[in-house]
Amino acid sequence: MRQAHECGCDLVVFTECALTAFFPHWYMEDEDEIDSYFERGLPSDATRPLFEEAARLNIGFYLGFAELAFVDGRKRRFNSSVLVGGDGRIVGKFRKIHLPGHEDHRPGNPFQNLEKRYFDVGDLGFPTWNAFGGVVGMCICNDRRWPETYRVLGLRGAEMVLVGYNTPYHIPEHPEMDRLADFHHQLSLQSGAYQNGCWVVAVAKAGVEEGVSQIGKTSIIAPSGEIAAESRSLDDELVVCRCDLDATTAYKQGVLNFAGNRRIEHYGPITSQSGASAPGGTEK
Ligand code: ING
Repeated sequence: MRQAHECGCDLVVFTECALTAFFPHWYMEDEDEIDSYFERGLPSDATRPLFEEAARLNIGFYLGFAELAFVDGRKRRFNSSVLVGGDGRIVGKFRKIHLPGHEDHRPGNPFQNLEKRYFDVGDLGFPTWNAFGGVVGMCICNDRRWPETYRVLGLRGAEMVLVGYNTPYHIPEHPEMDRLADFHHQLSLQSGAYQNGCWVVAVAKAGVEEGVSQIGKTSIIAPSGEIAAESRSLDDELVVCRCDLDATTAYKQGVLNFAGNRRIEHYGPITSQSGASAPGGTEK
């Protein structure tokens, strides 16, 4: 945060579950042990210095964290992020919607991905906020692989989407995809950015964490879909980029003009059945 401030940055994007190791990589049964990874609200005593420093430096930030909340009197656990302004106050919160991996313990795997076991599906949707001179949205990790994430944020005017991620190089169930980990990651970001005319700022928790090798490729994607900046290592690294939000206009008002060119009423019924075809009929 201080290094970014020295570089003249207005906003720092930290990663998913930035405050702890990515604990869904391990199977736990003890409720208290699981809860020990969660914050019960931000700023907490442990994180207050971060908020105070942001206010002192007048720099905003995105922070991914495990959130323990009580919703309608029920204990809920979310994979969450907050957007904090340069005054150190929380602008908005997001709770991860697309939870990858599995709920069951797979002891044969070198590590787990138990987000479905430890987290509830986010219940806040994909909001956007007027902040940092534009319209900002957030998502978390696996959300970035789903076009709906960017489209819903795009329909809500997002000019910049912020996302942190913990992405292993290896998927135990699909080792054939390991060689494509960086490619699939950046492909998702670049298509989301271009198809919705927005900046995408994606930040890795990179390198080996507790024995799990995670991809880097922290990337800042322009509305053109081009990679405007990216990390060059798997170590702690600050990637700096001047993001002109007005660069979104040519896409939002031109090629990707939702109002002028998008015709959802002509798409026909959207069903998940294979073989569904043109509106009103099925091909023989
Ligand atoms: N992790 C991974 C993600 O980037 C994953 C899970 C890895 C999915 C590789 C597909 C391929 O989506 C998190 N935390 O979502």
